[in-house]
Amino acid sequence: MWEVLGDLIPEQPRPTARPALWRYQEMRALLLEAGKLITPQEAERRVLILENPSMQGTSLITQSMYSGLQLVDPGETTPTHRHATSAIRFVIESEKGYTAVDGIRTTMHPGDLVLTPSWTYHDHGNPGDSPVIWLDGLDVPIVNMLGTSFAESYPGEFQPVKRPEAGAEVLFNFSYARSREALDRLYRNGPLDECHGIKMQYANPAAGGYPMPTIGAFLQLLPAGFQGARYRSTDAAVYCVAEGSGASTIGGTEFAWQKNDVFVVPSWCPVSHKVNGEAVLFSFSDRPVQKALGLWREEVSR
Ligand code: GTQ
Repeated sequence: MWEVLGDLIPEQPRPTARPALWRYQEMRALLLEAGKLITPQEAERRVLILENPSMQGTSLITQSMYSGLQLVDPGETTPTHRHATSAIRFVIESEKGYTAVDGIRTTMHPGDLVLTPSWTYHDHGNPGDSPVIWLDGLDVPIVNMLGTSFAESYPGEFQPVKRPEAGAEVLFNFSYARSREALDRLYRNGPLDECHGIKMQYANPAAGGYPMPTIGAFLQLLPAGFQGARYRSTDAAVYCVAEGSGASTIGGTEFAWQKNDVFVVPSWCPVSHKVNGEAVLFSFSDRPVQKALGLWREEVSR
């Protein structure tokens, strides 16, 4: 044991993920090209995986999360399937795109957060005439680490579309309009956090707590001129720029970002955000898992 102890039980997190940023305009062009080469029926899901550059071959963005950009072109639908892994979707482009969860369709609008809980049948479609694109976040590595992955196709081509029960849609689509309004209200009434600006946590409307048992999600407003203090936490986070532009210093490297760009902050890696104009950041992480296990830590460094 003495030969391996330091690696077995490190004194601090040693993330294999490194800080990285994906420019939406570059990713979008690649995704649209994929749209000409493969159908959702051939691919099951047409997704450009955002693989962490220091984790090549893993298809992962952090040690605990998978993330990618999914395209549904006009007129397309995806096969219906279900899996043990839970998914969240942060909508980037959509006029009429939808996700159906257990037969109930919800229309996706930019900025919406849509949930696909573990083992629910789901499919996506785009009856509109412009591409639909969103960011997927799945707890794939957690499910695989535990040896608990199951997946299957829906028996039959399409799951029946049910009439939405009153409020059913509200259970798995957090509309951007409502979240954005809540951010504004908090900004008018509350104090500004020195690291996060105004940061909200999405709460599961049915059970309370985190939106998914394994995935926490957040939306934060950085007011014009905001220069945040340095912060780190043990939950590695994937960010997507919902509005505006700015820059984040992640582990000493500055990453300038624009609307819809995606960037990743590894576990225990210091991050600070700054903006000129107002900006809004969406993010997700495995925080519920870390909290449930009593492992989560955070630190503000002044
Ligand atoms: O939409 O169900 O990015 O099954 C990867 C696997 C999305 C999905 C992904 C999936 C999905």
